[in-house]
Order: sequence, then C-alpha cells, then structure tokens
Amino acid sequence: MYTQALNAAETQPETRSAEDAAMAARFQARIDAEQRIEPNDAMPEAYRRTLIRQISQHAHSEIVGMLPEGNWITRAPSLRRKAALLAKVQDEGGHGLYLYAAAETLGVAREALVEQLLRGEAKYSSIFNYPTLTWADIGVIGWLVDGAAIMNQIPLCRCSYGPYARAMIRICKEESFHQRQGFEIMLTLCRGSAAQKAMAQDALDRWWWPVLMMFGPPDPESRHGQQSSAWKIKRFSNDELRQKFIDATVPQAQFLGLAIPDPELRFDPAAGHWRTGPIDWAEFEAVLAGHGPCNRERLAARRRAHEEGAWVRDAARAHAEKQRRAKDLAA
Ligand code: BYC
Repeated sequence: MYTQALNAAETQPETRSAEDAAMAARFQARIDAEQRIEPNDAMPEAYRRTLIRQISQHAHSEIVGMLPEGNWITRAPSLRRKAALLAKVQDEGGHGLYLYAAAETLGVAREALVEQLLRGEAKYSSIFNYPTLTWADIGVIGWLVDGAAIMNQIPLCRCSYGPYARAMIRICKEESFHQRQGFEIMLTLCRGSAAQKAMAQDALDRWWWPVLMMFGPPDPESRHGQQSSAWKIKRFSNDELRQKFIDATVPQAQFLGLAIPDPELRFDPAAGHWRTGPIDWAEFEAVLAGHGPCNRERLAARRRAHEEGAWVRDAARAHAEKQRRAKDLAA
C-alpha cells in the first residue's frame, strides 16, 4: 500500500478544524481545475471514504458478477461461444483485481475489503442477484448488463482520482468486447427458430427492469450523488446515465425485433428521449436488503471459493517466507 494516509502527522484538535477547512478549499480548487488526485496527495477523509466505498463495491460486483455467467461455461452451445464466455469471465476476475488494487492506494487492505464482502456487510451491484435461467440470459447480460456498465463506466475514466480513472480505461476496452459478444448472441437467437426468439424475448422480459435499477436510485434519493459530482468522481447523475442507456438501447431492441416489456414506453419528440413507465424501487430496496432471488446463493458461493482457496494463500505465504529466509542466508 502507498498512500499519504500512512504519512499523516499527529495534529492538535483545536487547529484541526481550521486546517481541515483550508485543506478542503484547496482540494476543491484542484478538483475544479480538473487536476487529478494521486495517492500521496492530501485529500479530505470523506473523499477517501467515498472512493473506498465506490471502488470496493465496484470490485465486489466484478467478482460476484462472474457467478451468473460462470453458471453457463459448461453449457455454452458451441466451442466458439465457450471460448468467448471463458475469456469474458476471466476478464471480470481481472477487473476485480485492478479495482481492489486501486482501492488499496487509498490505504485499505484488499483482505479487509474481501472480509467485508464475505461477512455480508459490503454492497455489490443489485443485478447479480438475479438468476441465469437460459442461454439467452448470457446474451442479455452481455448486451444490457455490460451495456449499462459501459454507460456508467466511460465517464469514470475521467474520474478525479487517478488510479481509479486509469483502471477504468482498460476495463472499458474489455467491456466493449463483452457488450458486442452479448449483442451477437441476441442477434443469432433472434434470427434463429421461433423457440430461440421466444427465449431471447423471455430473457429481455426478466432483465429489463433490473438493468434499469443498476444505475442506482433516482437522483432525489441518491445520497452520495451531489457530493460525488462536486468531487468529479461522478460526471453524470444516476438518472442522466439511465436515460442515456434507455435512448441507446430501445433502437437496438427494435433492430433485434424484440419488445421492451413496458406498455408505457413512448418516444417524447419534444425532449428527444424515450420515456419508460415507473421503476419498481421497492424491488430494488428488497434486493439491496438481501432479499433478491440469489443473494444467499451468491454469498455462499463466494464464501465457499474463499475457503477452498485457503491452500493457495497458505502456499503463497510459505513461498514468500522461504524466499525471505534464502535472502537472509545469502546476506
Ligand atoms: N446495486 O447515493 P447513491 C458490472 C447503493 S459491475 C447495489 O446513488 P453512488 C459488471 C449505493 O452504493 C457493475 N447498490 O450511490 C460486472 C448507496 O449505498 P451505500 C457495478 C446500489 O455511489 C461483471 C445507495 O445505493 N458498477 O457492470 O453515488 C459482469 C445510494 O446510491 C446500486 C459500479 O460499481 C446498485 N445497482 O452511485 C458484467 C460502477 N446503486 O454505499 C458487468 C461504479 C446504488 O451508501 N459505481 N446502490 O450503502 C458507481 O458508479 C456508483 O457507485 C453507482 C451508485 C452509480 C452504482
């Protein structure tokens, strides 16, 4: 870990608040001037905590996000599909690692973040608490879940915190391949037999609303939104990104010949936007509270993987110890 959090000197309480205010003003001026914040730079504690929260939730989402798709690796319908899905799931493991590494630059250990996930204390994206029932779900995840992820993550490449922004550049390149492989699965199913097209429609029916929820609560309910925008961590609000996604996706569904499962969906010519019916935020809250269809299964799978991986951690520790002793002997 390398961070100025570890270099912090002891400060008298009476001088701290004046220093904090001056530091916050200097910090905001740097943000307003579009300067990147790097790990050893001074930063308000709340900025650090916000980033640790968001980046670790994002990392957990990548790792838990491997599970719904991993479920289909052994059942992919062809060698080509299997190779692509394997590569995609591996990419997601890699994204988790870049993101845990970015979080570590803020002075928190990856082990501590993983513990929070395993204890059920950390959030990860609501979307990964839904099941993948058919092969078409793999198409929809690539097309819509990765499509939503790209919409949210491209602006994060310009986030004010350097290590997060740089991690996002590589992640976004890979996400765009993921989105295309998903759309291509959907295209193949929609141009296939009536049963294949029905499977594609069923998957869209089940995933559409949960995907819209991925962008987070509506702006008035977004408790971190305003501050994160002021700090240029977020460049667009939850509702702005959701609207961009809807506008981009409706024509794609039309191209596929699929119906968006929303009787109230209509184009608003004055605004130039597609308008949806109301989102069921009670469902979103229930999923966040641990009552989605797969919350327990997902955490159980992560806990099992962690226990089964204990020997790898033990072996790595033993190897490091052996190396250290060999170095001591040579010295
Ligand atoms: N699910 O104040 P708000 C992927 C929470 S990975 C669960 O608006 P913020 C992929 C939020 O954390 C997808 N929780 O928050 C991977 C907060 O709770 P806390 C993940 C959610 O941070 C593999 C509360 O609700 N992407 O795409 O300003 C395969 C209030 O929200 C959700 C990222 O993590 C949700 N959907 O904005 C395929 C991107 N939404 O922390 C695909 C980075 C909100 O106060 N993250 N909450 O307890 C972000 O951009 C922002 O954190 C969010 C939320 C837009 C998600």
